[in-house]
Amino acid sequence: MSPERLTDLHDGWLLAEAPEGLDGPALAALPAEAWLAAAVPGTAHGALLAAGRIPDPFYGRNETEVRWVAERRWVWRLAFEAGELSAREELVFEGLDTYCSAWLNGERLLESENMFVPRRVDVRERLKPGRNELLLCFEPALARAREVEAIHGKRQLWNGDSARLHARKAQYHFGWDWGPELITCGPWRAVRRHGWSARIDELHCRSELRGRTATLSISAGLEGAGERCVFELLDPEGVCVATQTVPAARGAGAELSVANARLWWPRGLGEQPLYTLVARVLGGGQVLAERRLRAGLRTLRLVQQPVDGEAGSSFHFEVNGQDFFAGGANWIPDDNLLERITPARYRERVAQAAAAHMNMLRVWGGGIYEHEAFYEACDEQGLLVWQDFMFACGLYPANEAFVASVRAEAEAAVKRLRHHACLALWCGNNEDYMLAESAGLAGPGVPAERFEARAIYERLLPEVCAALDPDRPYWPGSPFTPGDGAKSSDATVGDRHSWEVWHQQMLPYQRYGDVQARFVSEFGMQSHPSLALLESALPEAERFPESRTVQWHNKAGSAAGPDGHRRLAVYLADNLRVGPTLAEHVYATQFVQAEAMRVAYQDFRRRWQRPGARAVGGALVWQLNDCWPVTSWALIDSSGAVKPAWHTVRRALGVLAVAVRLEADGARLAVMNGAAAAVEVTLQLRVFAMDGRLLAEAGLTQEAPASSCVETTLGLPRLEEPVVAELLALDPGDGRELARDCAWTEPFKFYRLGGAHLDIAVEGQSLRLSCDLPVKGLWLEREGLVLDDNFIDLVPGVERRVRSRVALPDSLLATAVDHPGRTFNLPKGGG
Ligand code: BMA
Repeated sequence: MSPERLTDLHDGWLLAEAPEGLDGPALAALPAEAWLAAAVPGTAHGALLAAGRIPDPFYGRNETEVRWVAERRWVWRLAFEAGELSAREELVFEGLDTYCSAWLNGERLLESENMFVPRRVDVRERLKPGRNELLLCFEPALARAREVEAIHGKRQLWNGDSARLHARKAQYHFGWDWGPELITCGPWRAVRRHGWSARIDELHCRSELRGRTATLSISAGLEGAGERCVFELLDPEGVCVATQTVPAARGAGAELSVANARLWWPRGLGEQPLYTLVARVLGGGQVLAERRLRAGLRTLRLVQQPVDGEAGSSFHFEVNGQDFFAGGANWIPDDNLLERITPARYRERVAQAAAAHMNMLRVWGGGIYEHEAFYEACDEQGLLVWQDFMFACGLYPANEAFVASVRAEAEAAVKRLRHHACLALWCGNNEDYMLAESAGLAGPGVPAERFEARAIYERLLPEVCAALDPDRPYWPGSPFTPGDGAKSSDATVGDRHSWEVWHQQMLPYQRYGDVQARFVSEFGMQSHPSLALLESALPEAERFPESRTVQWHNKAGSAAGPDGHRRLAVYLADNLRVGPTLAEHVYATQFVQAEAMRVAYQDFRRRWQRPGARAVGGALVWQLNDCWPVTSWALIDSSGAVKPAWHTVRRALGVLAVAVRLEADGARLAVMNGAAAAVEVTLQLRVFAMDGRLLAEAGLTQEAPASSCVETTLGLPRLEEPVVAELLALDPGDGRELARDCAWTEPFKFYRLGGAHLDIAVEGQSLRLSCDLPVKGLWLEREGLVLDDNFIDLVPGVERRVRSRVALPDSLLATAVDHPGRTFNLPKGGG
């Protein structure tokens, strides 16, 4: 008996193009010059790029230059010494993208057809102590998918080639309305050798909370030798708080309990203590195998209950008995070449979502079941995860082979992810019910069986979830409305994708308040990425807003062709006067997105209201991040730079936040309190004219109960001119500012805001900002600059300070409405 050894086989791989008709050993015989070094995990595109064999697909319109890569076969080869063999020897392929055959020492090990299904192969009889050769040969995914499509027929979809519906491969790889077509192939997840005499196959724990006592029911699938299995539960400091030893049988189990359990909370409501469950198989006086998983102790419910005075039912979440507004975003893969997304990058991106006061991320169905590092970061930072199964915008087949492959995929995903405290909900698909309705295959009066994929969303996936993860809610799709013949756009039940702004009738963003839903799981507004990133992807001659390459980096559109630039033009024309330069265009689109997100989150969140009247349970913006340099709905561009909209979202989702709207007879104010305790604030409203005169001032004390949104109105004198109204929520005790919002006469294009004297001074690690006339949307930029606040509205005579998270630069660029970018040199020591 010997302890298990799990070894990454990641060094020394070579890659070559695999000529048609050659397979297995014949490929190993390709001449030396055919091979180049390749990273594993990796893709053919990644290896060719690293070797300088292809141009950067993200630059210019190179996407088309590298299309040939996806049309070829590629073979990975690794020679390795096995050395001493264990009682059992297995090769583990955590992810093969997608159509792959694997060979060891000339023998075929497996055929893979699903990028999401890990494979484990017994190689004890085939592994040699000396030199071994492993080959992985990948077929072009689109060609293979088209062969299957030719058999099963073309099906309707939005985004990408229709054959994608037959491929169990990340759907965005086929191109999306924010992403390039880059149909990768390769061992995209780890390749490992596992030698063992005992193995812990699955470790699972279900926790039950009664008051503060948690009971953990643990099951472990054991294989091989071993006498005893020891289960230990370590508290967040690593102290063992419970343990049990059982005989090492096939299905070992234990029950551990913790008194005074420390509960895991979504951010904004509490801490995220994580316990660690350790399982060890002992035999012959040594540890033969060990597995660990981290667990947060909490209860979670999806609540659908009546909404006072309204039809339908709510759609909101409750953790540890506390309900809360789910404010967050949709997550897409952070790069087209998945091997480039490091654990550090996952942590950084999740931290950016957390810093924007988000408490939920939806892993969208056209991407991937994400990397462990993503879920660990969400566990640690208190971000709940709405997890789609990987289906998006298509009428997927439900033939036997497809369904069997999906079952293996779903079981693998549920088993891998179910222990994460962050995981809130499993969701069947993205927008497939919407598409089915638009194709007349679902909806009022349409027999259910017309929509084949229901077999997956309403039978297979809920079965898998009920069997392997029964304590977590499952939702058939996003959006989805329960009930025969129900429409997924129903605003009174379930979740909804509210695209009346941007898509559909292109409502002005100022009308988000009219867009109702019980849970807004998608909405959004486009903007350009940062100027630095955009220019880095454009040849010099193409650096103007209307250029072919700028348009190439906006993938929004439909079968009728690209239309992102046209929709952007409408929203710019509605709101602003825009200068001719790319810099002015970047600012203008980012301005509109920032304002749209302010209005959207405020108008959705204020409908959280109070217990019994949870009219809107959450808002998840489309989209948090980008996978390449693109004009899209993202709040963070692919360089990791946050856009102005990230700051307006952060302000609107603050635990305490306020909103002000100017109306004909006064101002409508909202106080939004996300804490589990009531707060009392002093509201101060001041109204300024554009020449700086203070036109009106009013105040009141407002109580905001726990986890609620309260609204009130304040009368104002009739305002005959453009104004800005600043609303502050102050601490009644020390007058400290707790939250702020500003409302302006709109649209901005009707009046001029230029000419303000803007002063930017340095005070220690902060910038002190002031002006003599109102300033709208002050955006301070400099590469690497990270400010606590930005995209700020200034009112005359009131200084604002923003803290920098990094050393202040010696100069920065300041842009605001009617104030084209101007460089400010920053004097040291208060100016
Ligand atoms: C929804 C999403 C995505 C898409 C986005 C923007 O459809 O589910 O598929 O990228 O809108 O159009």
